Amino acid sequence: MIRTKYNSAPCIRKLERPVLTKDDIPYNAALIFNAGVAKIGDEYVMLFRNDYGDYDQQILRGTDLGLARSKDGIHWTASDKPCFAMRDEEIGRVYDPRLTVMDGKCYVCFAMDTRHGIRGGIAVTEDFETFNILSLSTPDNRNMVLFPEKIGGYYARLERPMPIYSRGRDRFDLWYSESPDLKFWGNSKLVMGVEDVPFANDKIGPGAPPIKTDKGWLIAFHSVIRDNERGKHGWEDRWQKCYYAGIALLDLEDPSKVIGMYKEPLIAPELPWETEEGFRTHVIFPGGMILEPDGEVKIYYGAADTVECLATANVDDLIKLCLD
Ligand code: BMA
Repeated sequence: MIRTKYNSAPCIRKLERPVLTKDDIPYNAALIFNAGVAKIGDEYVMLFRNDYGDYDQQILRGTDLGLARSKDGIHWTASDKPCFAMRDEEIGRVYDPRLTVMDGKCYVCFAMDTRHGIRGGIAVTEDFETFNILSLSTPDNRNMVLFPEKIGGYYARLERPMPIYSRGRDRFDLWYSESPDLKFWGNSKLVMGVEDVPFANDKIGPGAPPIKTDKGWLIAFHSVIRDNERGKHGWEDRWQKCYYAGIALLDLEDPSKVIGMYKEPLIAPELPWETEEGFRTHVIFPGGMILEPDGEVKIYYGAADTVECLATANVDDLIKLCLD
């Protein structure tokens, strides 16, 4: 029997309310969550997922990505219209963006639902108006995050392929791949399997793009426990999964090697908007981490697939969790 109830790590400080919700968006918005965040100069930028429709009627009509900006990473202002969406005969939507800044450009990893499977994409933007798609994976793959610099001469990413055929059920792991040009990806290696994470029995996946520390690459990941005893939680009739955020440290020169991992969740669902209200309760989905000059790490996460939240911790405390 897997343990299913956890609390957040003691070093985690959650903000007393979400940082962005549908009420902050000046256009049709129902669920605002799973955002990517970057600090560019003095400004914080957030690309958030918006599943629009009618929140009160519990109707969802589609997904677009919106942009918000902030001076302090806490108070956000959304721009007046969505900035990125794709939908045609083949493509259903793009979602779950993650941001990485390199050489003054912002790279956006995203998931794309298509008629022929889920693809992981990478786009680049300089103005958050035009997004140039650089690569799209074969299905099924998603939760890609880019490292903020080349490693051993190659661009590097973490990703989460979804091998249903050989395993017959969800059992998805965290992988590492390299590229000479952000377009062609290969030399893939397994980083962590579901079996390596004590608080997962279903799947794991990369969360926020890694941050560099002198002890290694700090990564946030999500981990899923499926509990068949769970009844109805949120809008869905049978939502049986619980998502946690985890934290691990990868080798600086070879990030496919795990140096350490905290054996319990870093962030667990606890607050009312994480456990009681919204679409799919008990979902913590980290998508952005910012290391501040004073050692504070801002960790942004979607909660209950409904709102966007922020927790903070000191970087040394996070490293210590991974190494102890
Ligand atoms: C995953 C993705 C995420 C979502 C999570 C929980 O499979 O679809 O976008 O947050 O499920 O519903």
